[in-house]
Amino acid sequence: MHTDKYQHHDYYLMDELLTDEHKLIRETVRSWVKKELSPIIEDYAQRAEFPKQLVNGLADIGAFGPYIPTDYGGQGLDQISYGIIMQELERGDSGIRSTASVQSSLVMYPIYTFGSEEQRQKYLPKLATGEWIGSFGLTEPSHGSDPGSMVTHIKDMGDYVLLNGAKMWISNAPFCNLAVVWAKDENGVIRGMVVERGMEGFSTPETHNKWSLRASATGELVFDNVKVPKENLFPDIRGLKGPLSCLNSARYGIAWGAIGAALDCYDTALRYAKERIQFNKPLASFQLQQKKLAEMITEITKAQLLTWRLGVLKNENRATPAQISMAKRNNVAMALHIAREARQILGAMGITGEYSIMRHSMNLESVVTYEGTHDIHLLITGMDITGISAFQ
Ligand code: TGC
Ligand code: FAD
Repeated sequence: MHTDKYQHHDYYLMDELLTDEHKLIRETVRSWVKKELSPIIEDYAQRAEFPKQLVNGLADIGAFGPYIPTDYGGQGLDQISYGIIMQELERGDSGIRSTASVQSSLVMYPIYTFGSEEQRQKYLPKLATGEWIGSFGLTEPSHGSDPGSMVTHIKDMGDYVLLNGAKMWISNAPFCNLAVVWAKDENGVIRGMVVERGMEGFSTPETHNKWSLRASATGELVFDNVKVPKENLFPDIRGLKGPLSCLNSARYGIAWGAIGAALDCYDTALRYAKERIQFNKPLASFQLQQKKLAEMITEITKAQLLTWRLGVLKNENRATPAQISMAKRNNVAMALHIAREARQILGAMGITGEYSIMRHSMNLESVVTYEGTHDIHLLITGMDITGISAFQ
């Protein structure tokens, strides 16, 4: 069983920018990760299985809907608290952070923001306690970066709509109790709705043989003439901006989460470099290894500053989607690079499950692709600064 030796790293005294509540939340989640997640996650990743027994603990530490108001079962916390929770979870494993960020930002957020009062009351409390797990269906087999071209559609049948189509690469799909699904109506307008497990014609086959995010369950959402009651449709939101606003929240959480994965790789590599002796000296005494470690903490610190500022802007409702794209893109690329460098410091040991680095590295290959790829986020920045879309 793996012992988590992680130690706190705060090179620029960023803790001084946090409130006591932020630090308490961090400590709570970090302790839980060390006690409940780190000891088992490698085994589950090797077996490509989601550790379902962690769901109750995730709910207890407030990982489901931290910024959703308490009236609906959330914690009513600020955006920096949400970021800190994502950071600490992803220090443990990106797949577990995925489950929490999908539940919070892609399921609870749209139900809270776009749902009717009845929908909020019906779903949010059960999602906050983890009694129900949700998934988010936007991507389709033929439409990933370009979700506006989706073909999944609904037909008005009076009391209900008839839903047909398929979503692919959906986190939590195989065991979700409900899915927030985006589909076009007869006029080609995108609508959002809640589809519940058990509705006839709705199935969620699992996607196997992933080398990445192995402790997270990924699957399809298949709709074959599913009768979705009209009361399950989000009443007012129309168009692509509905699902894309949910992505703003999830991408923001990922920007924090990636720092967690990077910190874990840095922490592991630093400890190993001090302990491992070659040529009668610790690896940490060689300039080439110091260069790697020094660059890692520099990049982590830059990412922390970027993300903390974004959190402040988000708390003030001033963070733009393009600012969020910049942070998601920068931080995930930073974490992926650090994971690859850290793995080299560990030599052959770096490829084993004895250490978390290879798992982080493989996980980050998904994180750099989902929620908008590395290149799509660059194009979003490009469009923001030039005013010209280079997507098509
Ligand atoms: P475009 O014409 O630019 O925009 C259409 C409408 O949407 C509005 N909009 C936004 N609104 C809110 N937030 C944003 N970030 C927005 N971006 C655009 C825009 O103002 C417009 O509104 P309106 O009122 O004029 O209609 O759209 P486009 O078709 O050209 O596409 C733009 C593009 C490429 C940036 C976008 O489609 C995109 O972001 N593509 C990437 C797709 C993506 O990120 N998919 C993620 C799927 S979910 C997922 O991966 C979950 S992983 C979860 C986990 O396990 O953690
Ligand atoms: P494509 O869109 O086919 O892109 C392929 C390549 O082409 C990329 O490098 C891309 O950057 C590039 N490209 C595309 N368009 C352009 C362009 N205009 N200019 C330049 N380059 C371009 N989706 C959900 O809806 N819900 C989920 O819960 C979810 N979970 C996921 C979990 C995992 C493990 C993974 C891997 C994916 C998940 N996704 C989910 C899907 C994810 O959001 C998509 O994979 C992602 O948006 C990219 O789409 P695609 O894979 O179809 O790639």
